[in-house]
Amino acid sequence: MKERNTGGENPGKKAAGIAAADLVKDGMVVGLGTGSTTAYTIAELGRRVREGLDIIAVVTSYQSEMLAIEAGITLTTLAEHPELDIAIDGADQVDSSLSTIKGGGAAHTREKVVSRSAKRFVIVADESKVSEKLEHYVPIEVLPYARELVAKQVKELGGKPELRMAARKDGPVITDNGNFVIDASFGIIDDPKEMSAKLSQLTGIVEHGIFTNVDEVYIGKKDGSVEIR
Ligand code: ABF
Repeated sequence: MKERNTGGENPGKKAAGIAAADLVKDGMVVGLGTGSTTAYTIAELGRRVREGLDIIAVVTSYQSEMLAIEAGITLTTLAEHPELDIAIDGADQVDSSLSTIKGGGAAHTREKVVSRSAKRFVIVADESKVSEKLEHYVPIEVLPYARELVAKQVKELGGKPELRMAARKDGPVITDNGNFVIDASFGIIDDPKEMSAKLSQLTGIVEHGIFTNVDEVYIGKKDGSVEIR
């Protein structure tokens, strides 16, 4: 599996992504996230579907939708299946309390909806994503109409807001929902639940990337082993 922008396989991501596929049993309705680690889970589930695994899936982005279709996984929607048995997704950073920052793929709004629709929410990540405390910038999906107001409120919270630009630098990133993303740096986040509550109060945001509802994290190591927390 070639990774986005890296040109090579990441043994930790591959190990974590494949190991988490063991949690998916016959008859389950699965939420599948975005990113290169979850891509390993999707590919592995596709292999198992070809061997007879009977599942259907809800996806969180056009990227995961394409991967799931290519893998031969039957898709459904949250309208059809509002309660998922399990959701599996990647992360930008995970702390020692399993609080997680997501949104590197600009898909965290739908990812949070899927994670909250699942009985069990599992993160798959390589060990580089693990940190004692969260300090990664927090992606915030914002209404384009409110981008300056959100930036002002982020500064009032002591953060440094940065509008996420598209790789081609010809304009801001546009999410699958048609919105912008502001990446807000706050330094070390000692209390993710408190920060999550503060960010949720901001006027003009759609959703922020702090997730405090993670049940388990599959951490893939360079040697191909997996630690489950
Ligand atoms: C999406 O992909 C984002 O929520 C998360 O930040 C990112 C992880 O990407 P990767 O698995 O490629 O590191 O899940």
